Amino acid sequence: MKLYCDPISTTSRPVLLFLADHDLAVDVEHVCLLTGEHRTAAFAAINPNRQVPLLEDGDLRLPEGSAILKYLAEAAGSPAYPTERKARARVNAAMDWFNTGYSFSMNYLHVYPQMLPEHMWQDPAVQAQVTARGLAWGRDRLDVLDRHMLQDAFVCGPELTVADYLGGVYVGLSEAIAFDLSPWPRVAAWMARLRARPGWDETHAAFYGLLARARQDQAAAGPEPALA
Ligand SMILES: N[C@@H](CCC(=O)N[C@@H](CS)C(=O)NCC(=O)O)C(=O)O
Repeated sequence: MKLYCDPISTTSRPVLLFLADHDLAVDVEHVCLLTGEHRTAAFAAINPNRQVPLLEDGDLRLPEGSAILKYLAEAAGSPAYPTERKARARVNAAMDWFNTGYSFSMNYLHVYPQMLPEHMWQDPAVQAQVTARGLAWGRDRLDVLDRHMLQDAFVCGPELTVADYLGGVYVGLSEAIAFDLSPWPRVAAWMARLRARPGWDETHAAFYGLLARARQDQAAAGPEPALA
């Protein structure tokens, strides 16, 4: 199998984190988002979405980080994707929720518009409105995560599942704007648990390096922050 990805990408890191914990024969090919390698004709022929991650397994070309995690967990026979019908349904629901509930609100409407030029809104009033809405919706989602989903050590119970690989990296993106998770103590404790895992630092090294460089640039440029 071959995984096309970039560790600076928040949709790639859950897959890399999963691979760090599992002994699977997967070649990891770096598609550099910063140099625009994902927009080349060569990569578009592999993934017409021109996005990472993408997994190749023989004649299968699989986009979507969530689907890739499930596929790899099946391939590894990993307990992180339980086979019991209801347990699996809970994991699937949590992953959909992280994608279309949490990440849509907090990451796409609040974090990315403060972080990535292509997600920023030209009109400052629109930028302010969108990011405020993302924050309000994101806080609601964090309330649900804290008060309802995290009843145990992990989002679907006492054991780590692929929903934690996905959700932990998605919630961890808020580090880019130095977002304070302390009002959600169960979320903060869950994140600390995930950050303490052996693969976390290695998987996040490129992302943290990017944040550090952006903060240096911001400090050198003066008071108009690109990153908090
Ligand atoms: N729905 C896809 C989204 C993938 C995605 O947005 N990838 C980003 C990196 S985080 C990307 O490749 N962006 C490059 C671009 O869209 O130009 C998934 O969950 O895997």
